[in-house]
Amino acid sequence: MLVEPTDSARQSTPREHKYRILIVDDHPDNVEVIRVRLEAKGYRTSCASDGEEALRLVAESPPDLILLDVMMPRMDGNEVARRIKSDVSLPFIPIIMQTALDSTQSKVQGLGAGADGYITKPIDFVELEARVEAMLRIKMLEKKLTELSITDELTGVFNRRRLDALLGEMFEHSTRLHEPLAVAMFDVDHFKQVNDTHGHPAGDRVLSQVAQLLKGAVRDIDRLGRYGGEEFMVLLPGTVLDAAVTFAERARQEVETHQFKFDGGVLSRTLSVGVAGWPHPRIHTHEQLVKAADQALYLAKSLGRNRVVRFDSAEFNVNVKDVDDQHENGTSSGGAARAD
Ligand code: GH3
Ligand code: MG
Ligand code: MG
Repeated sequence: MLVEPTDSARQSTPREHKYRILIVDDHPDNVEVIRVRLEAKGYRTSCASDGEEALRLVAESPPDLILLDVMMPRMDGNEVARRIKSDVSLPFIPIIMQTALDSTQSKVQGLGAGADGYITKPIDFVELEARVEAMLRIKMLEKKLTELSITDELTGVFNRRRLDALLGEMFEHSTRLHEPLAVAMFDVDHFKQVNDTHGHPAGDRVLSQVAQLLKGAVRDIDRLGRYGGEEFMVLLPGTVLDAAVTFAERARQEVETHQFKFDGGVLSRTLSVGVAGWPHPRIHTHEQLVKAADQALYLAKSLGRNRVVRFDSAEFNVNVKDVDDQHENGTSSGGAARAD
């Protein structure tokens, strides 16, 4: 699942977030009484009356927490917990087991199956609310950590680690379904001058604004990240090379005409862009796709910057001779020398 970074994991009480809790119990009366109680406390709820229905609801739309009855016909709560916790495609979903009173064995089994906590029946609602809140605090922290691990701190867009993972997922999806996928690599021209002339904080401001401009230019399904220092990457699923070049050109123009404001003045900056797309007879892996975009970017630099170069265009092929060799050697990062 592809999730944009959000600020939803701020430190605040769970109820403010309208967290959704899945209540699973084979007795409709039990479900109802818990549902009413939790909704009165501001939570959203969904309900399932058996294990299979619970698994189906979780797969459709993962809840933020599951309140899971152990004793159910066909598939019991322990099995449901085991399946949910072993499904790597799911986010962390805290599970609170509802176990029979005073049964240590039942609690141990539930925790062993992957439950994160338990509450004994008959349910004490004050305790239930406290346990739900405690679990959701952990859930919020986990979400925050996940966000931090995939977000570039300066610009708020995805970081390199997340871009690499997304690219792998998207490339696999594209080749499996034979849907096009394009990659655009953006590099700010003469960015070092900004630091040298106006200082590092001004450089930081420019990078943040470039990220914002690119964010405004991409579609919802595209993924934008900071690949390195002053280099950004956009992944464009379902997009053929032509359309990706059009997008890159539009983004380039937006940056070119933008007035970058920083403490102490304004400045202009341009972008060089390399674009590559799959399917292409010379591209068989996602590494080759990135390499192709990178080579096009380096050519854009050497041709004078502030331009978009398309992999395998006539211009590209005249200037970059040894593309395929380099894919095999995996040595230099570009076929065209940078004209610095
Ligand atoms: P070119 O047109 O060839 O891309 O030239 P350039 O100056 O943009 O490229 P170069 O690679 O020579 O310099 C990139 C600079 O970006 C050097 C580095 O200090 C700076 N930089 C990298 N990350 C950051 C950052 O987070 N903040 C700031 N302010 N500067 C950064
Ligand atoms: Mg640069
Ligand atoms: Mg660079």
